[in-house]
Formats: sequence, C-alpha cells, structure tokens
Amino acid sequence: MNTSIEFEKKLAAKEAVKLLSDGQTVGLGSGSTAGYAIREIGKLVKNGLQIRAIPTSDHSRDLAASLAIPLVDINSVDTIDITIDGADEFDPSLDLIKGGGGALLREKIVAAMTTDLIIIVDSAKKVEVLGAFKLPIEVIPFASSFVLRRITNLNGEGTVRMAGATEYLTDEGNYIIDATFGPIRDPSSLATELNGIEGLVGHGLFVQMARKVIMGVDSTTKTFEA
Ligand code: ABF
Repeated sequence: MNTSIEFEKKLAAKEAVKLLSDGQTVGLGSGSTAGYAIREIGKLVKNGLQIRAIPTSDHSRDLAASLAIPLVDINSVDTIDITIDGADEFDPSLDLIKGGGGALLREKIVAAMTTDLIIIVDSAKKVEVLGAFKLPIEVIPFASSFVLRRITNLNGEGTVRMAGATEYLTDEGNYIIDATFGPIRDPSSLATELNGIEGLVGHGLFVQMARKVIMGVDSTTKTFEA
C-alpha cells in the first residue's frame, strides 16, 4: 500500500463529508476512497448527523450497516441529494472513468439520480485525457462475445474480467469487459456509441455528471468544480 496515496484519499474523504447536512439522502460510493468517506459518515452519524443513505454496492452496504448508517431502498426515493464516490480517472472537464472496482452500474444509476455528485480521489487519478485506465463495460453474460465484437468495431480492444478461473461477476450478476480505446478525446461520443450496443448494460464513462472533484494532494486538498 502506498501510504501517501492512502493519506490523499483520506484527506479527500474528510473534506467531502463536510458537505453533508441533516435531512439529506446520501449516495455512498464504492472503492477504497469512498470507503474512507463511509467511515467518516459513520462517525458523523454517531455524533448526531441525520441522513439516510443509499449504497452503490453490496460491499458499501455492509460497511454502512456495520457503522449503523441508516439505509433506504433506492426504489423508495425520487432523488438523491448528494453522493460521494471515487473514480479511476478524471479529466479537466470532470469527465470520469469509473468502475475499476466493478460497481459501475449501480454507481451510475445512483449518480444519475443525484443532484450533487462529489468525486473524491488521490492525485494519481488526474489526467489530461481519459483512457490510460481500461474502461470497464458491464454486459449481460449472454451478450459478452457480441459486445466484444462491437468494441472491436469501435477500434477498441476488450477482455472479459476474470476472477481466478471463472468470469468476475458484478453485484447484478453480469460480466465486466475491460476495454482500451487509446486516448478518449471525445468521451461523450464514445459514451453514445457504447450506449447503443444491445446487451451492454453500463460503462464507466461518466460524462458531465460530476459536480465537484475533491482531490487529495500531498497534505491538502484541491477542489475542481464543473
Ligand atoms: C469506485 O471505486 C469506482 O468507480 C472506481 O472504479 C473505484 C476507485 O477505487 P479507489 O477509490 O479504491 O481507487 O469508486
């Protein structure tokens, strides 16, 4: 574990939870940085913060429950006030690659319902152009070969993510294809192309969704606003 990167993640998480207030519905992200935020939220709840939370993965749900953070069914709410989540890359337009941890589908649904999507990252996640990190693409297992061919048609190259000898399965029971497209200079048009592929249920390009990115850098934080 790189201790300075972990410190930056914690700093970003601590800064982000300052944005929470009583009465909010709060989306809980996934991944290690979001995990730090969930632990901070657990402390705030213990000290009286009144929120209800919607986790983006089974892992985050279990972590939140262990900290006695009140949870609510996503299907019982119309909107989410604020979500604090991580990312694998962000660019100067605050477009993101997410999903390295495999929770992209629920993360994107929660993000789409959220008024203020706050992304927390360490400084290694900042890029000029997205695409060095492989883009996670969630597919129903029945469609995996078909989607792989469509990715090739888009000049990409994908492989089905494995967990040992078998395919990695998401919380929704789907496969992940990790794909490279070279530098993604137009995330919006690639997202549109991907959205049109049958059997592809989600991808890790989050275009114009983040309201803020809070980045830990050395011993401080820097905030980028959309
Ligand atoms: C989630 O966790 C994902 O969208 C992203 O893939 C990952 C980032 O993980 P970490 O915070 O551990 O770097 O937020």
